[in-house]
Amino acid sequence: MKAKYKHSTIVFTTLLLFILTSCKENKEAQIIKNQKSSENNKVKVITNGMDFEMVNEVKSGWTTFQYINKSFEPHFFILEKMPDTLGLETYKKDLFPPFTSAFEHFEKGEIEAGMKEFEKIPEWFSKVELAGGVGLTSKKTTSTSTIFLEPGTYVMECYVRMPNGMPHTFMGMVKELKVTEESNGKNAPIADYNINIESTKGITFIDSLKSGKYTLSTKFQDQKQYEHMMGHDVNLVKIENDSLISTLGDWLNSIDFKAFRSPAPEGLLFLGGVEDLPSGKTGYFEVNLEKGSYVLISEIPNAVERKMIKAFSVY
Ligand SMILES: [Cu+2]
Repeated sequence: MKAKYKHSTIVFTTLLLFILTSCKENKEAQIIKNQKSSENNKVKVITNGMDFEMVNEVKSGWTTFQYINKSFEPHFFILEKMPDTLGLETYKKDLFPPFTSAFEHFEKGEIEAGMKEFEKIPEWFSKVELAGGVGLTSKKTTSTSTIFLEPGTYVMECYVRMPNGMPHTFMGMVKELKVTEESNGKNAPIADYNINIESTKGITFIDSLKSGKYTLSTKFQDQKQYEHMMGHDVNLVKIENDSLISTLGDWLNSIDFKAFRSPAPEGLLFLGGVEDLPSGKTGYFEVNLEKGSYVLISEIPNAVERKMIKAFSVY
């Protein structure tokens, strides 16, 4: 249920055609305060099966999400900033019935009936703003991304699909996160290398780099909606061989109702990334690169043809 930047159309509509004593005391108090605030901008998100185990509230500002995927499926999460005072309760009440019903129709090949369900989506849905998140992460893998959170109420979800086509959102991978007005006061991370992403130029990055641990920044030079009514993002994938690039592109093409289902194709290791951010914004992610072939790719239709893919090697 990825809504696009201020759109009324739903993601999946298009699927088809989709944070000294007194002196000493003060010092100690300061240390404790620092510890608290540094903990506060680090958020652990654990998936055991079809869930997000994490805190309910964080301070606003630069926030590092460590996503620990303990399950046997690939997952990710995107943050959707809710309009007004709305939260998960409304999200579930208003969106789950039409979406689940639509997907049931689609699975039976009843496209028109499925599309009709989307007419029941309420107007508030058009005001949902996408606000980044952690990119696709393979089973038994941990990935780490840092994004700036504005105060508000967010709903996070993973909409990778079950083998039967039903998005994980409806299987429990949906969670509310409140971001307070109080700032965590953190600065943005310092990047070792920058990735640029732009609708016309695609993804640009260096051709090769030495193995090691890096922080990569992902600058969204612009943002737009594609046929699936969603924007571009950046996912890091280690690939066993280059012939898997088209397989990867096909799997990420969510306008194909049969695509984006688990299990993910063999030979692909998803290592996180940065989910859709608005134009001009930057997100960061940490990588521990071992020797091999990698690609940075967007989850959009025809990513390869659109240069929304960048291959690089690690030596
Ligand atoms: Cu999932």
